[in-house]
Amino acid sequence: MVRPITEYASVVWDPVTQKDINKIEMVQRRATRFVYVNILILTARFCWACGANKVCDNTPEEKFILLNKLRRSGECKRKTQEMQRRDCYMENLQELDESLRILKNNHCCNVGWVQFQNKCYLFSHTTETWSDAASVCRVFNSILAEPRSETESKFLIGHSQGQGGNFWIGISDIIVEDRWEYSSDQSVVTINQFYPGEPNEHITGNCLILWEAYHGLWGDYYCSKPNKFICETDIRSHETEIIG
Ligand SMILES: [Ca+2]
Repeated sequence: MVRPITEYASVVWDPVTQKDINKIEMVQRRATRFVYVNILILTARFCWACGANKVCDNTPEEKFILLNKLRRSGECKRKTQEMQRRDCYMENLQELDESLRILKNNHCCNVGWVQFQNKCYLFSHTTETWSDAASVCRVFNSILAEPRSETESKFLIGHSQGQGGNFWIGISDIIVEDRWEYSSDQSVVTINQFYPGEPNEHITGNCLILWEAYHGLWGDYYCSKPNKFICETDIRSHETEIIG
C-alpha cells in the first residue's frame, strides 16, 4: 500500500525468501497504521476547526476524501480563520469577565468593611452609646446592623467574637417594652438569638447587644453605656461610591 517511487528499481521490494516477504509486509502494516492514525487526527482537528458535522459523521475513508475536497475549496481556510478570530475574541472576553468579577469581589466593600452576602459591615474599634453609635453609622451612609436572618445574625456573632468586646446592633425595645424591633423600619424582629435568660433588664435595658461573655449571643443592656457597634450597608451602595 505504501511504497516509494523507486519501488520497482529496488530489489528490496521484490523479495525472494519468505523471511524478506514477512519483513516487507511488517513495514507495510506499520506504514498503513501510521497513515490511518494521522488521517483520524487530521479529520478530528478539521471537524473541531470548521464545525463540519457532515464530515465528522462519515467513515475514516470518506472523511479523508471529503477533507481534501474541502481543503482545496478555500472556504474552509476562510471559515477557519473567522472561527479562530471569534474563538480568540471569546477567550479575551471571558478573561475580561473573570477579571471584572475578581475586581468586583475584591472591592465591593470599602477598606475596613467586611462583606457577608449582599451587605458590608463595619465593626467599630471605638465605643459609643447606642444612639451615638447609630449617628456614627449614618455619617458613613449606613445604619446599625440589622440581621434579618439567623444566618446573618450568626455571621455577626461569629465575627464579633474575633474582634473582642460587646457590640451594639440596630434592634431595641425603646418604643414598646419587650417589643424588639429593627430601628430602620420598626418591624418586629422574628429571629431570636437571645442568650438563655435574656432579655432580663426590663425597662432599664432597651438596646440589643452582642455579649462577649455570652459568646456573642444577644442580651438587653443600658442604651447609655458606651460599647462597640456594628454598622451595615448594602454592597450596591459601596459599588456606587467606587464607580462614581
Ligand atoms: Ca426593655
